[in-house]
Amino acid sequence: MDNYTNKLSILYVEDEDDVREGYSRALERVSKHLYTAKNGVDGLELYKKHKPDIIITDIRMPRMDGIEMATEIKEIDDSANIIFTSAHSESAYLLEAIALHAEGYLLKPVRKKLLLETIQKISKTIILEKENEEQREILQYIIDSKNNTTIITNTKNISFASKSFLTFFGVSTIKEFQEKFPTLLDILSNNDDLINKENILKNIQNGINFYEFINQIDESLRVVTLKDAKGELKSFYINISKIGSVNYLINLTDITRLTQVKEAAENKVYRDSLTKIYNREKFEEVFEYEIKQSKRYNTPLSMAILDIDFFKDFNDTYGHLIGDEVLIMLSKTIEQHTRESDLFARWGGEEFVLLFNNTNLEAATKLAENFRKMIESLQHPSAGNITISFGVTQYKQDDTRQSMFKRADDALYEAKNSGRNCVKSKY
Ligand code: GH3
Ligand code: MG
Ligand code: MG
Repeated sequence: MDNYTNKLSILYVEDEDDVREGYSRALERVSKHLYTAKNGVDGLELYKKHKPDIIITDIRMPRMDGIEMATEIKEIDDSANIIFTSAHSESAYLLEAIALHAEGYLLKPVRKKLLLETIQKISKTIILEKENEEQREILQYIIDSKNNTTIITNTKNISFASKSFLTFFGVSTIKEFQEKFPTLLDILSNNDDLINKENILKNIQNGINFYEFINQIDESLRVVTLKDAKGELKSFYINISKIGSVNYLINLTDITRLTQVKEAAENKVYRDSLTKIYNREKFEEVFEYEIKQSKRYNTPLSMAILDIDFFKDFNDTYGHLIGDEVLIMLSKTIEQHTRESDLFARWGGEEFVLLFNNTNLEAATKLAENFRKMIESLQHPSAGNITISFGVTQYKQDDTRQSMFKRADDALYEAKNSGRNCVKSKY
């Protein structure tokens, strides 16, 4: 016999002494350890104590028969490997053995050669399964020992998932995960990411698979936002590699903290410290970009400068701190009412700028007028209201940032000269 057999332990249950003794010697030679018993009760006892890999049992025995014993063993371990030996070819026994998913049914007198061959076959299966299981365990260990969140998938099903991956989504098994998210794409929650459901599906339609899609994206943009079990959004860097012909290893690195730090750094550069709205630097950058877009696509672009009226007097009357509070109130109000596509920024002091994307002078003037009214009716608890004046203009061919800004500033000057608290536009 080859080395598949003597790695496993065997339990042999047989009530006839000479039969048991006769086969025991042969079985001892092919097993790691042989346990023998004379009846089902003793056999079950030995099974519970030693958990042998293979059970060979007679059917007709005193105290507890082989079928009864096997039924109890199967209740303990559904995958237990059982071979029946019986002098009875009655179909009732056979059917019971089949129902128990027995590994074999050998008629007595059993030829030794056949018994050993059967054991060898079962042993081979058991050992290969054990090795497989060990490999899975090793792989799971490697996956879990990394701090990263990892899965192996053929893009339809997941074959491996690290504990951290399952925990993140509040599930404990892959099965549970797949019930919650029928397709892997369902975990993607942010359409602002380049890697979003819609983009991936579009690419798949064009014959570009998930793997190719991710890898063609610039590394700095391989970011996905995922919602954890508590509903919190986390950012992950996604890395994907191919294993074999159908499987992919997807690795997710939590960069939430990094993203927050980056955002904080950006805020420092692009946000005004008093009002927290965008500052002049941000405005200049966006202004430059929007002028280019307007030139290229021939879409209207307008801007407005707004300046608080007599703010020096206001500060002198109520003090600088109240002045600051009013600047914050004004900023919050206008920011809240600024369209997503527009930009509102503090230019400096008590002067602010607005950029109206895809908007002509007439529409921009109306928007400015709305803001003027809004601020006029805004009441500071102790100092009452302030008013603002607006200068508005629209982008003209060959305008530079400077020439456009100058025209808006001229319009503002006009507004100040026509009694303030009004909007003037210039083209
Ligand atoms: P006008 O209607 O012509 O604009 O008059 P004005 O007084 O608003 O204009 P001026 O340019 O003479 O004065 C601007 C004032 O804005 C001076 C300053 O006290 C005030 N100011 C600028 N920045 C701040 C700030 O950050 N906080 C406070 N509280 N006041 C500021
Ligand atoms: Mg001013
Ligand atoms: Mg002013």
